[in-house]
Amino acid sequence: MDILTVDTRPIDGQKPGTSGLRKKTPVFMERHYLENFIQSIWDGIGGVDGKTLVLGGDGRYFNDRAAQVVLRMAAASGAAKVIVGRDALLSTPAASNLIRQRQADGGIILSASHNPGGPEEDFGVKFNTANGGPAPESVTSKIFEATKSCVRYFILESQDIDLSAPGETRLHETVVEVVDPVEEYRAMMERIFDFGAIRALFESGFTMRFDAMHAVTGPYAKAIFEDALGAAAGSVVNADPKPDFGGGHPDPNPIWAKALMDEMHGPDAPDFGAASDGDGDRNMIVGRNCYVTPSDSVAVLAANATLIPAYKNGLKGVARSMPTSRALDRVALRTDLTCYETPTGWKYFGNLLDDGRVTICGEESAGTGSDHVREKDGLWAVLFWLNILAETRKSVAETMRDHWFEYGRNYYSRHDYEGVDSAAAEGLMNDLRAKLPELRNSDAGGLMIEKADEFSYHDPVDGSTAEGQGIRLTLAEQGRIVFRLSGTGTSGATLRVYLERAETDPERLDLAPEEALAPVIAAAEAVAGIKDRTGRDAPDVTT
Ligand code: VG1
Ligand code: CO
Repeated sequence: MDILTVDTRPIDGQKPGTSGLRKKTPVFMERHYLENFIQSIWDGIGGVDGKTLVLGGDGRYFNDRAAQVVLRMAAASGAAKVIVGRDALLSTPAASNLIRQRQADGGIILSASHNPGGPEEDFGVKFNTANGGPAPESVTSKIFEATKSCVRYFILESQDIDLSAPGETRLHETVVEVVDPVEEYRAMMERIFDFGAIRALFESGFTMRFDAMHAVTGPYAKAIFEDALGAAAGSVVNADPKPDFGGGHPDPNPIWAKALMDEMHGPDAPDFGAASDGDGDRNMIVGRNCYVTPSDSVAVLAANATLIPAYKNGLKGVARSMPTSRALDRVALRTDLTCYETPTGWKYFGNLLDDGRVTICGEESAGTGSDHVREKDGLWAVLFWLNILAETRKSVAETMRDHWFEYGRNYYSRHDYEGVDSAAAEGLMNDLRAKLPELRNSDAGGLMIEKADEFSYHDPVDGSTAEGQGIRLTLAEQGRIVFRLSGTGTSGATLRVYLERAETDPERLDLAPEEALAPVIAAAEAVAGIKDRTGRDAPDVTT
């Protein structure tokens, strides 16, 4: 087998965003595009000679082809071993676990997460480091620098490798080990949770629906919920991963998981509903007639953590991304834990987890996880809920009511304006930034703005700083508005407006969020002129 040195030219715009490099699939399929980026990863991390890597993806269109390219390029650059999920499938948290369990030097995850997949949709590549987590800024910036001078790449000339069954083969001098994608992940979940208690819950007649959204979690969910825990056959739906996710967005929220929402609010609703995203790191939790906001979900998990075997001795601390509601802070305050506030994106939790400062982390975008891996973990969150319910035997709605009664409620919503003209979105952000001093102590649609600033994060572990992480306005009555531009989109700009208002009056804990948030929504419009600038009457997605 020959190692080819292929001449290429640097390709513009290969800058990793919130979570890896995401582009339209046809862009990734352009000549040299994927190869340039993979070579830049190798160059950015100082080569892969003698290293062990993990490889897998969410099964979207081009996953299989891209995996073969990565294998040939790892072999050409002298990797000692690549551990790859069968059929090149691995959920993101399962990949994180494998990197840690096998003490690999890093891993490549082929995924654009919750973005749709298919020949005309999105593809992505993410590099994770030896701790199992997404590469921090210091690493992604080296990778990006390498893309700017990429004039050659190395690739082995060979036939495709058969990835359809577990076992070891050799590709040039590299060992390729194909593993069952589910096995080690399921074993880890059994170590964390009380499977016996959850099994007893199902035996008592408890019913569940898990919507895998035709994405990677299907096989994991079937193996865990139906086979290991005894949920009725058919509890897991849309369980076969498909290259185009059945034509939908594999994004677990009330909009894209509407079928599940309808079922959970219908006459024959099961006791518990959940869904996950393309690569299995997000989760949606919904009870009978009760959707749980992700920001509330992480607060409930933290408040009930000692019911779970792995966390029975309590938590070290907790962390949330800045735009996530402060429901988690309320729990931390009561239980005397530090609650860290980080920029959006899981990579910012890595140092806090590695340093033993926090046990549970969460993001408002349906991401929750703990120190068991270094990624957010959708099925972990679902199992956490099931384990809580198995212990308390309350319904989801009762759990939420009791939680709000005890801690107060942070009404919360996120409004997304998608595919907005990039210049208009930048303009809105720039003008807000310029207006920050005059916004302080001013009135916005009847609410006082007490603080107005742009979030920058100082990592307490390595001392690094991340600037420009969202504009935030703190309002009277514990209200808050955050404006940010998405870093995961592939066309135009997505403006995210995060809206929050706290309520501790026991008489006012069950309002509709739109109602409770109406003055905050009006304030956001008054301050930013969203309708005018985006030309939209309403957000495209409200979660
Ligand atoms: C979004 C979410 C963020 C999440 C990121 C990756 O980023 O807001 O909380 O960590 O997606 O999640 P952005 O920059 O578009 O707001 V995933 O499941 O897409 O890897
Ligand atoms: Co994801």
